[in-house]
Amino acid sequence: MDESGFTRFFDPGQWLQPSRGPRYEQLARHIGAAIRNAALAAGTQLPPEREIAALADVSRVTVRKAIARLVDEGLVEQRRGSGSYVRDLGGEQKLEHMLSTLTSFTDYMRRRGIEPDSRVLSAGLFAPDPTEMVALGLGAGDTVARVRRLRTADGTPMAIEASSLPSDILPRPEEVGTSLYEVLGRYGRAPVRAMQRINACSIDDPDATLMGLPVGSAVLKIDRTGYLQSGRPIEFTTGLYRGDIYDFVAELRLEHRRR
Ligand code: 16G
Repeated sequence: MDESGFTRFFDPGQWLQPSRGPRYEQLARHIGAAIRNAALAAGTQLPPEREIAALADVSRVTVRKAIARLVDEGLVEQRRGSGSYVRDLGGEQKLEHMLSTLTSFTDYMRRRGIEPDSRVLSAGLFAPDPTEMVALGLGAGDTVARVRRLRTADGTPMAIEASSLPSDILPRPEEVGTSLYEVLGRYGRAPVRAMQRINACSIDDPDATLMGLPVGSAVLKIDRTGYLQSGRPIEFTTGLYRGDIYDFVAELRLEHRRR
């Protein structure tokens, strides 16, 4: 991108919207999206901080925070003394999903400048099956809310998620559209901790067709149980995630054992 390209690219009209969160986040999303769709090619040097601040009409602190976010996300690298460069993401641009942080699909995609959406495949209140009873600590007389959704990112199917929650936590499953956690958050009932079990499996129809994948494609099956602060399990979600898009990353630390 040349100088006039950057002038247009950083113009606030291109990226700033009043209700879409802090400026540094919006700026990071704008730059991040351009890196992912290769509008900003690998190896491109970003203009110096003060120049971006002037073009984008924000403070240098805002630019610094946006760049720090992009560095965290692995999209930009800072070379000592010479500035910030777009990193080479390799041929296939997998989304790195940190396993140690509890995020919703919606947050995770929005943070990367990708627009999440959901198509609700089914939703309703049911008697719990044995798996739900065990996972959510329910009895046969209780009721569960079930929501099954096709999750898309910028219109591309990424996952099929089937979520079950006790009906006192989600009395109206039809309220869930794009984000389950947003609905739970509204009532102060979003999980604060979760356990996940990940398996590799292959996908059959009708799910394969819904995901736009050939029958038999490899997908990741992830079961998540989400808990409230009190320790009560309130979400059991089984999801099938496109193996070619998601790249789950776990940070491991050496455990210091006491002798
Ligand atoms: C993530 C969770 C899923 C949760 C959903 C909520 C994994 C493997 N799964 O996809 O358990 O229900 O986020 O997202 O991360 P939402 O608020 O966008 O509906």
